[in-house]
Amino acid sequence: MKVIYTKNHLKHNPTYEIYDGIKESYAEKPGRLLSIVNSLEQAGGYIFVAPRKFPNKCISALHKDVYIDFLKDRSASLKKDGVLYPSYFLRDTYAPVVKGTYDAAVTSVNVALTGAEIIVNKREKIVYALCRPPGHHAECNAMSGYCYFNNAAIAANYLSSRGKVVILDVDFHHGNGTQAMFYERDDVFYISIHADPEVKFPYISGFANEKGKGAGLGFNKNYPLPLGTTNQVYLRILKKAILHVHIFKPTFLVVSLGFDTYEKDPIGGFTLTIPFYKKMAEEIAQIGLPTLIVQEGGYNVDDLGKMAVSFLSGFTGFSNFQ
Ligand code: SP5
Ligand code: ZN
Repeated sequence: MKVIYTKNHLKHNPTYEIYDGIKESYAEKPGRLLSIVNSLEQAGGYIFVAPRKFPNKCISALHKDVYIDFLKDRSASLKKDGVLYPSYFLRDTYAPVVKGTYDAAVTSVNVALTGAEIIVNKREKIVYALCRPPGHHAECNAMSGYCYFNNAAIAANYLSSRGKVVILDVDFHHGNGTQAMFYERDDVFYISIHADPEVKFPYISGFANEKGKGAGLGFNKNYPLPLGTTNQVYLRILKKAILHVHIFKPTFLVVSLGFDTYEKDPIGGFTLTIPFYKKMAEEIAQIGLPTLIVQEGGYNVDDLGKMAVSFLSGFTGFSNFQ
């Protein structure tokens, strides 16, 4: 299996986030991807591919130019250890801008697009885009929740010129950015399973009654779940979500993959176990579509590698995914 990866994400390394006025260690650490890469190398059978550069128009198709320019200019103007916290385009205290942020965020988009391109060219049926920073909270003009550009949404939009796309978001948090970007579209169906936004970030969206608007009505589906959700309950909901994927008859599947559903995640609140990620992937593999996996959250740095190996092993049993 091909894994799109580059070390360029190391440039984005804020030291703290702010919660209720208190500075805390930044959860979205570079070590997250290092843990995953390390475990994939040890497991063997993964081919690491560097991203190529895509034109800016791929990003500006979904993000406003003023927003892109703001992130670019502010990243560039910061001093070596400088950091920028909420202002007009920074919605919350979880997406600070440091000097390397713009560059790392653009590269993260290119990681997702490189994966999408390989799938379009039919060279592979499944590709793992090891993105960092993550993307699903980023909106057209707002950075939020460790996210700057919406990698999965940009890749899905790229794929959508070749066929209908489902984005299945299994991160612990609702992908408010991805939902907003496709809310009025009928060619990209956003389906998300996540913690109830009444009690967990992003609070502003992810409710079951958000079903899309205009042409997009019926093409947005949210499954908010209570804290403490188990493997068994999760699997039942995942199967329901997958039924909707089939009904839509898409050409491509994009999975926004978060490992913050893990029982020992420091900011999550579900109780999924490491072996369960294989089961989850087997269900997704059975859909049988060309699939781009885009890394989103997951913050237990020590165990992330194990989760990734478990998840990806769920695809290897299916001959059409070799
Ligand atoms: C991509 C992704 O998973 N983003 C998640 C953003 C979640 N931000 C909220 C985290 C708040 C954690 N701090 C609470 C600690 C209380 N002591
Ligand atoms: Zn998350």
